[in-house]
Amino acid sequence: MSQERILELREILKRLSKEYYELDAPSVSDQEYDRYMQELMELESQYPEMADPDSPTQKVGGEVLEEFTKVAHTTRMISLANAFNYEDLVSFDERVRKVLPSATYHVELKMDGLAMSLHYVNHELAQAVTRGDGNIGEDVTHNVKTIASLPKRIEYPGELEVRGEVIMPKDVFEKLNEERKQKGEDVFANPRNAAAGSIRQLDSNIARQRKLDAYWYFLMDPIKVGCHTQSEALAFLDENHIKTNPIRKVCKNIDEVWTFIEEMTEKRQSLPYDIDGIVIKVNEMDAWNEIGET
Ligand code: 1X8
Repeated sequence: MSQERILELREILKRLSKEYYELDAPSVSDQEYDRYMQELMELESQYPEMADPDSPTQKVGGEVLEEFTKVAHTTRMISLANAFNYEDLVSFDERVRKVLPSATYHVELKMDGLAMSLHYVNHELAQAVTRGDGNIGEDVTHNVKTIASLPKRIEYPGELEVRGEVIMPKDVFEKLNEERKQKGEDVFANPRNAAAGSIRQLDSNIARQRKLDAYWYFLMDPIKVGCHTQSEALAFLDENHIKTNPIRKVCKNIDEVWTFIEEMTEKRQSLPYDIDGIVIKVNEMDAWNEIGET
């Protein structure tokens, strides 16, 4: 019975989400998790009467811990919908072109880390907040400030919000787990969990020793600094030495996007960090509100 399956899938996904986000101990692969989520999303769209705001499809993981100050995000930090095949991309492209026939795409790597929002005020890094439940995150400024690549001071004088991902490079992760094994400590399941565990520390010396890195990919309110495309927004971040991922491309059509995906699938293992997909953005940001995200 499909209705029973919906309830069963919700229980499974709630358990897996807790393992992943709270216990740092996932028992299944990301692919397996995605398959459960996909099945549930499909069933829920077939049975709209079964809708439930508590369903795992309505929120993705990351319960907020008690120890840190809670901060409300200016706009919700969403999680992305997954497309799996060429046909999904073509229908996405058709939907986009109804709104903006001349759209181009900005393709980027989807970093498998910890989503974070940064606030710069008066040149200074003033606050770093985790995604949390998407609406409310935790103030982890003390730990994010230990990330060597992150500028504590920038050229731009006004208020700026930037979003991106804190990661642990693969080589750092391997070394950390090796050390933990030798000391008889529990090892981390993957770099993402190790990064999350490091950012959750109250003592910033631990985060500092963990050698985290971060890549930034959303400039909020880009119009106020004169940016109208995603490529301009990332160039603006580059100018302010806020680290962006140089692996990115503007594509004129969905076939170029597909080629990028194929190239990256091949390069994936040799990248120095884990990725869990490709993010496709309409480059023309002025059209984002009308097109919607995910
Ligand atoms: C999540 C991520 C995005 C990007 C990279 N890594 C992610 N984990 C990117 O835009 N390059 S966008 C995103 C989101 O919107 N939830």
